[in-house]
Amino acid sequence: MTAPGSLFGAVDRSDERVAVTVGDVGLRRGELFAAASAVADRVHGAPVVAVHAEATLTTVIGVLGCLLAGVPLVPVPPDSGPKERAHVLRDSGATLWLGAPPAGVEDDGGDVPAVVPVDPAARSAASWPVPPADSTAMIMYTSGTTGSPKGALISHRALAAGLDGLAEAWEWTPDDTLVHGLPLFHVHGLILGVLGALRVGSPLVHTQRPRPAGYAAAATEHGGTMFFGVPTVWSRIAAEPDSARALRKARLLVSGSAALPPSVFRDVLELTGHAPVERYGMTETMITIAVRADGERRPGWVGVPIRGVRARIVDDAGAPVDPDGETIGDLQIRGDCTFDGYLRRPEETAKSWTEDGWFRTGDAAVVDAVGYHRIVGRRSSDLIKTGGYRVGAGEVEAALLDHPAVAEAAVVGLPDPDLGQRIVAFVVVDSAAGGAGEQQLIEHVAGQLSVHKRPREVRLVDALPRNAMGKVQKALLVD
Ligand code: MCA
Ligand code: AMP
Repeated sequence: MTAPGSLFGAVDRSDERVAVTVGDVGLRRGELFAAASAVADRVHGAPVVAVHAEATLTTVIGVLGCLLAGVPLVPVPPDSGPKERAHVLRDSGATLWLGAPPAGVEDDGGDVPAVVPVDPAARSAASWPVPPADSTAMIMYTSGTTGSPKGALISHRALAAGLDGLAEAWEWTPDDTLVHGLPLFHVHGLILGVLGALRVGSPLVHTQRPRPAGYAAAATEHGGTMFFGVPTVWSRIAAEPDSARALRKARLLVSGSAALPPSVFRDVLELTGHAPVERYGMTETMITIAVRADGERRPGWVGVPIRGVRARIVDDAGAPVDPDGETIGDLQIRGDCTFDGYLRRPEETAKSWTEDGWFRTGDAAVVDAVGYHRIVGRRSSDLIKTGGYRVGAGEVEAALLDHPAVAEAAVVGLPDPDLGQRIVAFVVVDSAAGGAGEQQLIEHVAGQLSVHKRPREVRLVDALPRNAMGKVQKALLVD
């Protein structure tokens, strides 16, 4: 029988429960690890493996196979456009592609590594040495304010530390059943939502999409005890009272990836009887601050650092701000769960840490006398959070500028009741170059980048507001 890597402990073959269900398909723990070992047999020795990260059981098996084999994996969003996918594959140096070939790849000039199919029915009894704790487990691509997404290097040690801290904070045990339907190419859905369940040993029910009816059905049919969602998901659940009421028997409803509006917090509490637990994190750090299962639940507050994490909030001179719950400063983090830097970006990596070794989150926050944190917002308006997805304005602007008729483009996040922020692009078109309509420009972006990176709205303007230095004044656009 497979000897799983240290992330997952021993496999109890007498455990008859289905360990992971995605949609209608499930596998017991022993079967899952044997299928993953069959993947490990195929990928062992590869420098980096790309995983087609659709919300299926094969993705879970593929990811697990790479982790067992000690091969760094890069999850690729299934809807990523050709430009984005080509960047991720080139930058990561992936030599294999696990899972179905990406849609439309034939049209991309074949810029995809050798495809290795994942067979959920395959079984292998091979065992693998536990990967070194400091070795890279995953390369997670994430947007910066400018340029193409950067690959955050996440070690086996970071995964273990981050997941153990959360399990302790949330009293997460094998008696829980975790339910969510979040994408499997981010920290939230993949690391917390899949690897967390596997490390703790609690069954996972993945609903493929995070729709209210799916969460309600998983509560009733699978006895879900813990539910994960981004604020948009909780707001949509609160808007469907029957689905929300189905969660009354849950133990913990968890919200994260963006700020949960207090009105949604209150609606969820009223309908489900549970005040949501909020937690804060980043791709680069995993989840670092969380409301504990036995902690106070205050709308708008994300709780205290998890075990093994230290947080500080500093002013412009680098001095800690008063813990008065009001003074805003820069949130900095240190702990074993932080990443090891951005792949091939030594300068950006160096800039991310202070001289004394704290990671600069780029978030503004306050802390109160009992150590509770509130996230006030991002320091840069060029990082947009839409539906819980982080989108760099610069990447969308570059995609727009790639259109022959676009002379200038500025992308901002405007407040949105459903998505938190929605992507809006202000564009100056050059009619001499043929011009372009709003919808045409949205589709132009959609042809290159993932669905959630498309502007929801394009506004054609005569000129962009600029300051004396020529820099676009985005604050004026937001106003
Ligand atoms: C989407 N659609 C669009 C556009 N965007 N159509 C035209 N123009 C656009 N700009 C399409 C979608 O493909 C979909 O079509 C339909 O419109 C509805 O879209 P939407 O309202 O966005 O709903 P959705 O697709 O169901 O997405 C909402 C969502 C999603 C489910 C909340 O945003 C989501 O899954 N968010 C989770 C993000 C996440 O996991 N972040 C974690 C990052 P169709 O129905 O045909 O497909 S990790 C992190 O942040 C840290 C570590 C942390 O703290 O967790
Ligand atoms: P990502 O890299 O996609 O993981 O996005 C990380 C960013 O999401 C953080 O820097 C925050 O700006 C935001 N974020 C995550 N969780 C929360 C939360 N609970 N409240 C407010 N913002 C959050």
